[in-house]
Amino acid sequence: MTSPLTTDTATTTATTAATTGGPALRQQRDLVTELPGPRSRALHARKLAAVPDGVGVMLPIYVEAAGGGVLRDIDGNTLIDFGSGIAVTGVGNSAPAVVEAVTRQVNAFTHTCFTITGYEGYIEVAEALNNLTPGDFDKRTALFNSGAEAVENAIKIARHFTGKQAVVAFDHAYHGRTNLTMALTAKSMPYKSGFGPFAPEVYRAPMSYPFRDGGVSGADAAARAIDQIDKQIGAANLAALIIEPIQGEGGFIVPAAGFLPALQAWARANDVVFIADEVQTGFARTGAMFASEHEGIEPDLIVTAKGIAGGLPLSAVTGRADIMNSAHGGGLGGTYTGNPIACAAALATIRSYLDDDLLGRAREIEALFRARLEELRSTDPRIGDVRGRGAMLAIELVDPATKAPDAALAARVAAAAHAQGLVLLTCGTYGNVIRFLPPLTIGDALIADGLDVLRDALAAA
Ligand code: PLZ
Repeated sequence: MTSPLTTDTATTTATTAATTGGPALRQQRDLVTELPGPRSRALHARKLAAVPDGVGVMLPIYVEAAGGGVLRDIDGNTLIDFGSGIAVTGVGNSAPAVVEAVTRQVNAFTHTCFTITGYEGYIEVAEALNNLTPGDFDKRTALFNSGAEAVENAIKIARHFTGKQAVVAFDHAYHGRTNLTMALTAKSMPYKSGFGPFAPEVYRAPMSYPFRDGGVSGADAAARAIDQIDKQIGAANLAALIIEPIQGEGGFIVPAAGFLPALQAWARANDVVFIADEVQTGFARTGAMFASEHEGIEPDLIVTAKGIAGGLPLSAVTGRADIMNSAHGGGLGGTYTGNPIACAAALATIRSYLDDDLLGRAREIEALFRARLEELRSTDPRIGDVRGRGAMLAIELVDPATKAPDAALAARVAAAAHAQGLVLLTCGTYGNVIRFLPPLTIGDALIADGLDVLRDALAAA
């Protein structure tokens, strides 16, 4: 196969990108105007007049093509993508296999509503997820559209199965923007402020956050959380615990080893459904198909979205057959849930993760980033922590003297990187974390260049 992406000098990566990347875009950062350029500025003016301010735009450049590890904007600038549209395009944007599968499906039929008349694609995606998710037990999968919708359904299912109502989420959690998922999400601004009242029977427990909790062990952090849950709610009232194995929006927080297994063991012993929200961590991103695998946990229910379908909207709840089957016929659904085009995209996407060894590529990306990030930290005490797994990595920026979060610094670094054509995302409860979520099809040369931009942005900020 001739590669549309061969301008990247990376060797092993170019091969990967050739089979999985997007349209024929030069894999090189290239700025031909200031950023944003005049066309993006004009379109942004139209955006402001047509779209509400609540729908924010981090970087007002408007895209006309994307693939491999770059985005090209409507002014002809090529930017490096360290965000993957928030961890979505793991297989690359417009990955050829996804484009082909989607095109075939569009030509066959676009919609029937699976709960009216079915089709094979939905069932194939369910079978794939039942096989790929951790846990060697009988499973079922239901499909939805967005991450938040799948989280809501996981909670519905857990409540129906247990006959209990309370749900525990954790400090720094992010689970979505719908009413129930806003309640589950920890951070007020910008996600919740002014949007209440929130759904009842949602409680919060303390997280394991090694950089900020003095290095409490995973076992001790779990004991602290369980004690609070026990005293404030009681297992007899608790339907589910929901947790991100690595917290995403909250700051790429990797809990101390043993935290997740201890929570899961307690949940199992107390008839509490353990739900892993792998919306951001799922699908090869962390160097395993699912981040739960790093901690050896087997969630009762696992929620996936984002990386599942190469950019098409699809999400899933996968889990123990007895739990998943407890809801009555007709109790789960939705007009577009498991849309056939999204299912076709998902099948091509999942095949690419496996056949193109994107799990291995995520681990290579980790090694490339970590070496450079640790090097930067060794000379820059404002980088308090380097953490994450696979191609889900972050630096936490702090006041070197006090470790106080430095959100203003993170904002300046991101802005400087944006101006140089690097799409860089921030996150964190305190807004002081810079996260790296490149497509797994990005080439080594783009990573090196992007990290040079980061180095310069840190130096200038
Ligand atoms: N669970 C762990 O990361 C989405 C939010 C972007 P949806 N995270 C990105 C934004 O600002 O809205 C997310 C997540 C975890 C659930 C969700 C929600 O997924 O597909 O955005 O609904």
